[in-house]
Amino acid sequence: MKLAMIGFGQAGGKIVDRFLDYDDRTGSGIVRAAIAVNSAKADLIGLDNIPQENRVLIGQARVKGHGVGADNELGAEVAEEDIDEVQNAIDQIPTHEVDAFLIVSGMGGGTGSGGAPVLAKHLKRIYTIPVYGLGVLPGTDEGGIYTLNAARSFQTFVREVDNLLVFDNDSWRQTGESVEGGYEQINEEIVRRFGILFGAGEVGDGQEVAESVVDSSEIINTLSGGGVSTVGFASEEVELNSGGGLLSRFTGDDGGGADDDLDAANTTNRITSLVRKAALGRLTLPCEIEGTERALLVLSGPSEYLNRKGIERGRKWLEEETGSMEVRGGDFPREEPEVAAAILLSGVTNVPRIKRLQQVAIEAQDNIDDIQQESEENLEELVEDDEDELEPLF
Ligand SMILES: Nc1nc2c(ncn2[C@@H]2O[C@H](COP(=O)(O)OP(=O)(O)O)[C@@H](O)[C@H]2O)c(=O)[nH]1
Ligand SMILES: [Mg+2]
Repeated sequence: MKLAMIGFGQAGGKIVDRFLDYDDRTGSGIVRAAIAVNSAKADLIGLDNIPQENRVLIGQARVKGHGVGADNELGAEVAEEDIDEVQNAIDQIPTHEVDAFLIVSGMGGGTGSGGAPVLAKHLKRIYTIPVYGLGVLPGTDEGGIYTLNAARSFQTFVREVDNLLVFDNDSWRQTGESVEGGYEQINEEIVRRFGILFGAGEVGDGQEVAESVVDSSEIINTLSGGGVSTVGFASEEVELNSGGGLLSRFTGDDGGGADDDLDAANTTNRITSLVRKAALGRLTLPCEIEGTERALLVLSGPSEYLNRKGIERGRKWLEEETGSMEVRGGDFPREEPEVAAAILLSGVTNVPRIKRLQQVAIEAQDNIDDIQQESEENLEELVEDDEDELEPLF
């Protein structure tokens, strides 16, 4: 499917920048337009692939291009004040050629954390196409303010978008690596997973049409209904059959019927085991997959390595594991030397990380309430004291 991607803040901009690179490398054609929005000029300059005219600096009057620090309330304010500048950039893209918006943002900082939900609300009001969010949660070692920002932004973001796809930096941290080097790998993982998923609905004219190809509406239907989504992924290297794969099977060049049966069984087994690995391995947001509302299974690879039986078995297995009545599945033929299973789990309910974040948000709210309560009590005491003092007069 074709997306208009808007990277909000530093992480958001960098990830959208990587999506453009991915599109270039793989010819997947999912990025119809790419925009970066930031209050920090240096972050916009640091991008490689997003066109200069699509880099929007907001909040200049307030922070003079220096960013908002990790102040996400200020981030939300400057986004609201300068929403017209963002809209001007969006006006330049042919939205009639776009299937959905994808707003990408790190949720622990200031600009993206505060601004992404503001933009989502704005776009929802103006456009009828879906507005999705890709929210990146901070590592727990980043510190309290990042967690608190994420807790607050998450609640707002999930409410404003049609679906919030989540990637949790915390479960993807690699030890013994510099943070920057670590982010590069993490960002590559993000674009690969979401790239295959969104790319599935974008089979070009020249490409082979698969037996049961996934299309954009299946992705949109899986994401409809809202909530939080996570993505599982597993792949296995295979040899590209340069001799034209299918043809040699029809002509019987590669042996007899017994071999073909063996091939078919291997293909089916490879697919079902990849589906299990993808669902039970590391998800972009770790969670219990049981209780998932809707799911989409995408099997990508050279078409001679894909078959309907494997995908159907994988789909059935996912239905059992998730308890969902709405599991879609299909293929995404690509001439890459690997078979990959990407699984979109939409409307997940049992997510420990989110429960902890909600707790943080509640505690922060309680603290604010406590402080207010305290000041109210102080006020009352003052008034009572006044009354005490006043009493003798009467
Ligand atoms: N995955 C990923 N996360 C990042 C990257 N850069 C920053 N982050 C995360 O995003 C959060 C927000 O940082 P940043 O995007 O710089 O904040 P902002 O510019 O104020 O929106 C941080 O707390 C990190 O958890 C990146 O390149 N990749
Ligand atoms: Mg930053």
